[in-house]
Amino acid sequence: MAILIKDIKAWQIIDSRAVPTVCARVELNNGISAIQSVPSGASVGINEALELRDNNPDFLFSKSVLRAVDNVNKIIAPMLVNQSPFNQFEIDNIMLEKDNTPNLSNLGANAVLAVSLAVCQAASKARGLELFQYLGGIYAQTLPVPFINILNGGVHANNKLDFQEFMIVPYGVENFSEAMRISLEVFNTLKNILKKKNLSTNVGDEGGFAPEFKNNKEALEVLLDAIFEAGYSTDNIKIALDVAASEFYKDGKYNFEKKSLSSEEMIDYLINLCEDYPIISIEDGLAQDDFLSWIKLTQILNKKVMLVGDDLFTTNPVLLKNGIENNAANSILIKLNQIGTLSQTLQCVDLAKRNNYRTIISHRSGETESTFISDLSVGINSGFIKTGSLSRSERTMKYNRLLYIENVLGSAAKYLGMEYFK
Ligand code: 2PG
Ligand code: MG
Repeated sequence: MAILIKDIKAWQIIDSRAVPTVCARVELNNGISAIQSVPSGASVGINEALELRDNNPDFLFSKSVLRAVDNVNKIIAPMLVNQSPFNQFEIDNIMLEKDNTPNLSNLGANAVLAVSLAVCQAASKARGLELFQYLGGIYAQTLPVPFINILNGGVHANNKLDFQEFMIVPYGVENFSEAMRISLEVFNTLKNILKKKNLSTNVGDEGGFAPEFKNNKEALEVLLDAIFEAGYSTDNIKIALDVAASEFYKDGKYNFEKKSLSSEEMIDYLINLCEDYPIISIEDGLAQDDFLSWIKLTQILNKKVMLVGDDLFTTNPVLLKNGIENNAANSILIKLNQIGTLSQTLQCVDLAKRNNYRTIISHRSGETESTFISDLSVGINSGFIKTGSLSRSERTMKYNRLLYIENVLGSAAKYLGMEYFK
C-alpha cells in the first residue's frame, strides 16, 4: 500500500512570548502522524514572508491566527490529502502555487510552514528514521557550532542595551557536549558576576540575561570576564553579535547609545569592536536597506569575521543571489519562517553553500517546543546553529535535541569547531 497523507489539521497554540501561533498535525494512511508548530520574530526583516494574523483589535491584541488555521483546515488540507509525504518539493509547490503571491500573503507563511514541516516529520517517521537522518542520510554526522545568546538587548529585552544579541561561540573543543558544558559554565559564571555587581539576572526573550548595562562595550567586557573567570580563553570561546541594526537605522543614521552615526562611522565602529574584542561573527551589523555599506564592510572584514545577513537576505534565494553577485556579507542566517517552506529553505542553503557563504540555522525570538531546526542543522550540515541561551525550555529543547542526536550518532558524530574558523 502506498503511504499517503490521510488528514491534516491545524489549531492555535501559544508561543514563548504569550502570542498565538499555528500548530499543524499531519496524519498518514498508515496511522503515523507528526505535529509541528511555527515560531515568530520581533525584529522582522522587511522582505520576510507574511505571518498571517487576524488583526482584530478586540481579540488577543490583534495577534490571533485563526485565519491561518482556517487556511490549513479548509484550503491546504483538501489539496494535500492523498499526496505522498515523501514528495516534499511537490507538496510545498502545491501550497506555493495555490497562494500565488511572492510572500505567501494569501495563505500565510505560518499556515504553510507548519504543514511543510509536519509533512517532512511524518515522512521521516514513516521511513523509521530520525528526522536528521531522513533529511541528510548517512551524510548527516556533523553537529553545528552553537551561537549561544547569553546577553539579550534590543527588542528582545526591556533594558537599555541597543545591540540585540551577545553570543558565546564554543568553538575550540572536541565535541558538541563539551561545547555545551563549557558554555553552561560561562553562563553560570556570568550569573554570579551579575549578582556581585547587583545587576539583574532576569532573562530576556531568548533566555539570556538582560541587565541594565551602560553600553555595548560594558556588556562585552562582562562577557569576557565570564569566559576568563570560568577558566577558558579565546582559544576555546569567541564572541558573536547580532547588532540587528535595521532596528535603529533611521534616515540614513545609526542611532544607538545617544550616538547618531553615518554609515561610514558605523563601519568604523564595527571594525574597532573587532579589533578590541574576540569577535568572530557580526550579524546585521548594518541595516537591510544600506546595501552599499554592506559591500564596503565586507571588503574590509571579509577574511576576518563572519558577516551574517539576516534582515539583509531573509532566507530568500533572490536576495542572497544579489548579495553573492555584489560581495555583500559572507554568511547567511537561515530562518524557515522568513521564506515559508522547507523546500525554499533548502534551495537557499544550497545556493549559499555553492558560493561559500556560511549558513547558520536560526530560531526566532518567539519560539515553540519544536526542535525541527536542530535536526535540520545536522541533516543539511549547516555548520552553525543559533538558538538562544541556556535557559528557557523552548531554547534548551533545541540544544537537548542536539545532545540526543550526538548520542544517536555515537562514534560517527563530528564537531568541526575550530576547523570552520581556519
Ligand atoms: C534575529 C532573531 C533571532 P527575531 O534577529 O536573528 O534571534 O530575532 O526572531 O526577533 O527576528
Ligand atoms: Mg538577527
